[in-house]
Amino acid sequence: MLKDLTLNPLVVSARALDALGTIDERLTRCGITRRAFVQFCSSLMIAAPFGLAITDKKTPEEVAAGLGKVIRPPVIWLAFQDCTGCTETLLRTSHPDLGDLIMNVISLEYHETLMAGSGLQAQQALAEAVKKYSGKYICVVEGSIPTRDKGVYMKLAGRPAMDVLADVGGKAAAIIAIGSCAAWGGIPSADPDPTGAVGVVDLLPNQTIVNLPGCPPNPYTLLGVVLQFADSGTLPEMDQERRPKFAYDRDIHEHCPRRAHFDAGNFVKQFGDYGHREGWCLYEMGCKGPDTHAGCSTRHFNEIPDVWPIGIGAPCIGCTEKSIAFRVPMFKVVQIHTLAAPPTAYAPISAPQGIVSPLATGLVGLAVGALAGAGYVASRKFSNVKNDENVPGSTLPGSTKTPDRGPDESSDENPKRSE
Ligand code: FSX
Ligand code: SF4
Ligand code: F3S
Repeated sequence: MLKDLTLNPLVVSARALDALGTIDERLTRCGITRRAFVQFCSSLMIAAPFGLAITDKKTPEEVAAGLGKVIRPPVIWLAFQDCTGCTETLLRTSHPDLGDLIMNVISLEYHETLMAGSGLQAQQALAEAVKKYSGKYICVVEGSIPTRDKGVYMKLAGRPAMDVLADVGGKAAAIIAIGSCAAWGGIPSADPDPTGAVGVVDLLPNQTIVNLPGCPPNPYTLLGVVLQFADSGTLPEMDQERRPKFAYDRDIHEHCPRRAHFDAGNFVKQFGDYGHREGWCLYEMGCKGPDTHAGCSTRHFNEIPDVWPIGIGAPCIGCTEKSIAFRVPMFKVVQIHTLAAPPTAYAPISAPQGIVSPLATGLVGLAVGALAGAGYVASRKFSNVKNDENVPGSTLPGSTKTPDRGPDESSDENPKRSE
């Protein structure tokens, strides 16, 4: 059907002007300051400190100078079975200008949710963009694709979503599957998976595809991949799940701000208990951080510190991992595979028999003292509650309440935990 639509030459020429311009030209035309662009580039560098050619070993000014010369990449954005959270994460930045800036850095040719046109007009825009930039555009796919019953559960202009994907995705230079839904099915594929939801790679296994799972993923990851591709025609190094290593190379647990509590055996037992209020580790509440590869623990959302699941007191659900999110119960505790188990699970230490030299005893005493001090400092550091002597259960001076540490470790009282 797309082939049959009549092209509007006026729309085509206007788009051609836009798309042929460099990022610098566009920003100047739109009155976006250099300062804002350099700030954007420094955010990109923070999101991708290594592994991305455009930000590698450069200053924000150098990144801005290099990116400014890049022709704005044409992007066609398809939305299938999704919640639009991936689009929202791109636009709902805490600085209103940033949403505008992003839309000027890329040339967004088609995006059903954001474009003013609808119906035939929107279909024309899609057909024009596919024809004009055939083999050169980046196709971003948001949402999973229903395959059951010949894809009848989602149609666009009368065509099953999987046909639209084959057509538009098949002519793209590269496809970016944004979000867990587009990467591997995500929420729509959760049991009982009524629509037979799959990710892009299941339908177009031979295309150049980058997966950016996350529900939603960090927007700078998308921008980093798009801009590197526009700059050099290359993609960043990827892992076996086709995720760019610069954003998915480490697990949440490695750099989690609550890690000191994990190591010290301080676990939240119940939402709202003393440990939860004090920012203790969420492992026993089902946190999947030890098995989840993503950058959230160091690259927070909306440019606001602590805006990420664990930062606001919720366990990580493993949204970037296709074998975890929407597969493993949210509060089920994961096994620790690569690291030492938390101290509460250690076998009890039995004191060795024999004579210990006074020198050794002194050294051990010093070490234990230092560790206790460090543990205390760490636990205070992670408390974000000001004047928390007034918080019920606080043990700080001035508190009149006894600590509420939740159910004891052997108790089953935690109603949220499912094994
Ligand atoms: Fe899926 Fe994107 Fe989760 Fe939502 O649209 S990855 S449901 S946050 O946003 O597709
Ligand atoms: Fe952070 Fe979760 Fe690891 Fe605890 S288990 S340190 S909350 S990632
Ligand atoms: Fe997802 Fe876990 Fe990050 S739930 S957003 S990977 S903290």
